[in-house]
Parts: sequence; C-alpha cells; structure tokens
Amino acid sequence: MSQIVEVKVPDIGDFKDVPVIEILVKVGDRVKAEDSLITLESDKATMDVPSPVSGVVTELKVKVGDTVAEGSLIALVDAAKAGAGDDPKGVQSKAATPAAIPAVTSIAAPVPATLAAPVAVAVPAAAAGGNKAHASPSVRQFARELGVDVARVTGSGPKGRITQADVQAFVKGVMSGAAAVPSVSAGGGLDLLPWPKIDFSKFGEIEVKPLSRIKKISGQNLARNWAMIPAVTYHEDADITELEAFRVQMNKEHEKSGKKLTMLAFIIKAAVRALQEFPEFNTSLDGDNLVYKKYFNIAFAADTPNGLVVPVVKEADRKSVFEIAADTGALSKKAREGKLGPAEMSGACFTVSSLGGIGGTYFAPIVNAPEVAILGVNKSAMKPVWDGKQFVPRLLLPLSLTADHRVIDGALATRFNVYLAQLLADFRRVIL
Ligand code: CAO
Repeated sequence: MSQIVEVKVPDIGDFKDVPVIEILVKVGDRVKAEDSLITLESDKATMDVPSPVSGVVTELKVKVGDTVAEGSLIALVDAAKAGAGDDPKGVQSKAATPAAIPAVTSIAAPVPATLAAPVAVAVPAAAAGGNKAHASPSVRQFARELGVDVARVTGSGPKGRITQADVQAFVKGVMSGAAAVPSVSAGGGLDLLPWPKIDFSKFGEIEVKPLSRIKKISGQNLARNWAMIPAVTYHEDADITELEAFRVQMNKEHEKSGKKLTMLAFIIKAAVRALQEFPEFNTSLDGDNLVYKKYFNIAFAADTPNGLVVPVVKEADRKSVFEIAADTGALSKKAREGKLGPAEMSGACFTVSSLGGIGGTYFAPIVNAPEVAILGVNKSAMKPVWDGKQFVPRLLLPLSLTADHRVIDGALATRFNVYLAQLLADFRRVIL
C-alpha cells in the first residue's frame, strides 16, 4: 500500500515566481522528514524546502529553472515506504506543507563509500576577499560536515552555484591529491576511478612490503603536484666541455685539501644566476598573488636507501662553488644516513634533480610545489657538434626544465634554459 504525500512550497513570505536553483533528490531516493528536497533562491535569500515526512520520492514536479510560489506542488513522497524507525509524521493529511523553511537544514544525502565517515579535508583558508561562494544552506551544511570550505569549491550549477555533487567531487579531488581540478563530466573533481584492487597471487608468487615512511610522504606530495600543476618540460643541451675541463683541473689542484668540486655545485651556482635574471622562476603562487623571493635557497634531490629526499642549500647566492659543493656533500651524507632535520629540507626556491651520476638522456621532473620550476640534469656525453665548418666533439649536458605554466610561459622557460646553458658553457658569465 502506498501513502502518497504531496509536498508543497510552504509560506515563503511575499515572494512569487521564485526560481528553483537546485534539486537535491531524485525519484527513488529515500528521505527522512526534514530532509531538503529542493532549493529556492529569491532576491534576498536561498531557502531549502524540506520533506514533511519520511518515505520514498516517487515523483518530482519541478525542475531547475522552474519558478514557484507558496503552495506550488514540488514532489510526491510515498510515506508508506518510510524505513523502520522513521517517524512518518504529518502523514494524516494527503497534502503536506512543511511548517517553515529553516535557514539551514541538514541533509542525509548519500556520501560516497570512500567518504562514509566525515573526512576532515585539510584545505587552506579561502584567499583574501572572503567567501563569495554561492551555495544553498543545505550544501553549506553538507560541506561543513565534510570539513570543506565552500569558497574553494568550483560550482557547476546555474550562475556558478555550488551543488552537493560539486562538494563531493571536491572532496574526492582532495583525497586523490587533485582538489578542484575541473572535470569534463561533472564540472568539478577528477572523477577518478578507485585504485584497481587485484589479487596478484592469482598470477604467480608475490611478496608484499610496506612503503617506507619517506615514500609514503613524498608519494602524496608528488601525486598532488603532478595532478595540480599544469607543467611543461623544456629541454636544452649545455656545452660543458670547458667547464668540465676546468672542474677536473681545479679538483687536481685541490686534491690535497680534500675539497672537491662537483658538476652539481656548478649547476646550482648557475641556477642562482639564472633565477636572478628571471625573477618569475623564484616565485610561489599564493591564491591570485605571486610571491617573489629575494633569497636564493636551492634544493637538490638526493637518492637514499629509504627514498627520495630534497635537502636545501641555503643562501646559495652568497656561497662559492666550493662552499656549495661542501654543502651538497654534507647534506647528501646526512640524507643517506636518514639524519636530515626538517629545517634542512625547507625554504627552497628552486630544485635541481641530478641523475648525471647515473645516466639517462632527458626526463620530466615533477615541480616541487610551491616552487614553480625544477631543473632535471642527466649524464653529460661527448657528441659531434657542427661548428659551421665541421663536426667537433663537445661534452653536452642534457637539461630538462619543468615549469608551472600558470606562472611561466614556454617562451620564458626556453629563455631561462638557453641562458642557463650559456652560463654553463662559459662560466665567466656567472660573475657578470
Ligand atoms: N654528467 C656526467 N657525470 C656526472 C654528472 C653529469 N651530469 N653528474 C655527476 N657525474 C659524475 C660525477 O662527476 C661523479 O664522478 P666522479 O666521482 O668521478 O667525479 C659521479 O658521477 C657520481 O656523482 P654523484 O651523483 O654521486 O654526485 P653528485 O654530486 O653529482 O650528485 C646527488 C649528488 C645527491 C645529487 C646524487 O647522489 C643523487 O642522489 N642523485 C639522484 C637524484 C635523483 O634521484 N633524482 C631524481 C628525482 S625524480 O625521481
């Protein structure tokens, strides 16, 4: 037996032709008394119309964009289908009108399985300018329950209004390290599929080892940076024939002192000069602002038995190449011993990731947010270079610069790369 209840717009004051801006349920949804069904927006306020009874929505009489007034029929709810424990209040009359529209109502909308428990999403505060997000009271309440600042959510509804689906998509995006990246389907979030769950033992023998702590932390950072930064990698070769000869000569001269110059130290020194020449590379995005740094701390990726860490050479602009080499040597040793402190891994402006001691030709490093660029370096190799008359053997160092396209355009990135290659080709330019 069904017990159909007509849900009508209650007394909303003197308003006529109030647009329906959001439908919060669909036919077949089970609702509890006081659950919001639709959202209306007058010139003055946004209001939710709750269901007066528990039951199942059997018909929706309005759609987004329709206009309603007091008494307009918005939905039919079958109160006979109220679940056990629900109180089918107000079922006596066939046509039920909610007593009033609460300013903020709570909805029991289904939350994706992965978010079954409210999740505190660590989202930075809204940028200066305050919360101008358009969202109905129920959506705001829903966002609050999930710990989401609605100002960070991109709305896909009419006039950019934030819907419940937008909040869910945003949370999914944050959980997957990709907050608020627009999607082609829903307009928010990445709509990612869950990670494939496969029983590999079905196919052969396996051994399961937990990820190291460093891998877990760096993995989360890398996933966020890869998903959130529209990055492009630019390649260049630097002719380091003379520089390498100079480095070898210097190391011979300083053999007894125990001092050693590395190519990495020269690259860091040259990178500082390039950052000074191209200040956009020494910045970080902060909302709609770009923070220009007047200091030059250069991080470098260090491969350790426990995973990748990124120690920082502080004030590299004030250090000689010998001092930088001593710093990278000491920091690499500490990194391999797992003894780096947080202060030694923070405050970087730009990162150099050198695989030169191993090999490779080129690669595409991931920007180390909130920096805006990273330089990848591979193994130098002797190659024939045309000098206008003949091919001559030159030592070429492959450079791979990845830059955040929100801050750095391709032309600027290429200018930076060309300049950096010039510095390495003739290191006297660094002191100019
Ligand atoms: N081309 C050719 N040879 C190079 C070179 C280059 N670009 N860079 C270094 N080498 C040589 C060095 O000269 C050294 O040889 P010598 O002892 O004869 O001088 C040898 O390779 C070993 O160098 P190294 O890599 O141990 O030392 P480094 O100072 O160049 O680098 C460090 C230090 C910490 C950057 C490096 O040990 C390291 O960990 N690299 C890996 C970084 C990494 O994993 N990046 C990827 C991040 S993204 O996943």
